Amino acid sequence: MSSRRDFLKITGLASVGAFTASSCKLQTQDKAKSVKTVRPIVVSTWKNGLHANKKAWEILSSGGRAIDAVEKGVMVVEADPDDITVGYGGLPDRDGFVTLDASIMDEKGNAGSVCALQNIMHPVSVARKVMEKTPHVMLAGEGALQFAVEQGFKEMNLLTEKAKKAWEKWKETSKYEPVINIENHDTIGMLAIDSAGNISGSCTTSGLAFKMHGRVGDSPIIGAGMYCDNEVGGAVATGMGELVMKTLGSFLVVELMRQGKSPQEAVEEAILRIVKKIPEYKKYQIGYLALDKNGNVGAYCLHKGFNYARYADNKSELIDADYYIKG
Ligand code: SD4
Repeated sequence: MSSRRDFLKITGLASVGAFTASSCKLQTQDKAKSVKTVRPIVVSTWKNGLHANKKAWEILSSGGRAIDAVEKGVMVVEADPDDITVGYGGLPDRDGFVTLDASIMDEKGNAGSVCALQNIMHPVSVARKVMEKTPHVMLAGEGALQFAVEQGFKEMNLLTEKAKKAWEKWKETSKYEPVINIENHDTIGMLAIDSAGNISGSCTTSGLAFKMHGRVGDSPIIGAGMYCDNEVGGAVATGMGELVMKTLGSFLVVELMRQGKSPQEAVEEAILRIVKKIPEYKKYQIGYLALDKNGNVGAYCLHKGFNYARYADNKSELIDADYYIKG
């Protein structure tokens, strides 16, 4: 019989498909080549991205800003108690504390983030306040909470009964296995381009289930879990954050696109970087999602099973990403 860990690795990896080209509008054309753009557009990681994108699309389709779309969009998932990897209802750390990481970036390159934040349902909104109201980029733990309360955020208990039960069950063995598995999916990273052509990004998570108290992942690290640059595009990451942090994945993807790679080529190269540099890569899942300034999307992951939600041209869809480890 296979171990629980193997079972989770296998069952956590669902259906597969290939990157699908979107219906595109020909916006500009010169004699040498056509440049197709899709605008507005929003993409986000995993199936729960469908709900988040719906909210983001309301904003984008009525002429709103990408920065508002990426904040309000992921807030839907942060408030969802059934999503056990983000915000309210997120699984706690090994000591029973729900600690949240989030980041946000706007089209001007402004960035804000919070890490190890407790008792606040919407860390992405606190991250936005850090970006807009402070001279800093990142606030951590107690300081982040103090700032959030000063800004009018309400404190609440984020540990739901369901998450508490899962933690109590985990404590029976207390096996610390930092493996991204079926229970640990659904961190949401979102990228949006508005009608004005501006890009913004966000990322929010409760991080790895039963992580060490104080552990911070890639999601709030600008350039690791999320990065965007209005000249080029953006990228977000999901999966075992330590691998993303070691390779500064989202920044890498954006820089590869800056050098002329397509979003798909860029995310594949970023996954290959992990394969080359991190010998134990097979034990973990990593998914990258990228959006260039023309609205082209790239998605790629280590193991079969990563998908992303795309909303453009009034159409919402869930698309399976291609993956590295085959056979
Ligand atoms: C982390 N990258 O904290 C996050 C976890 C994640 O889907 O993406 N889960 O390492």
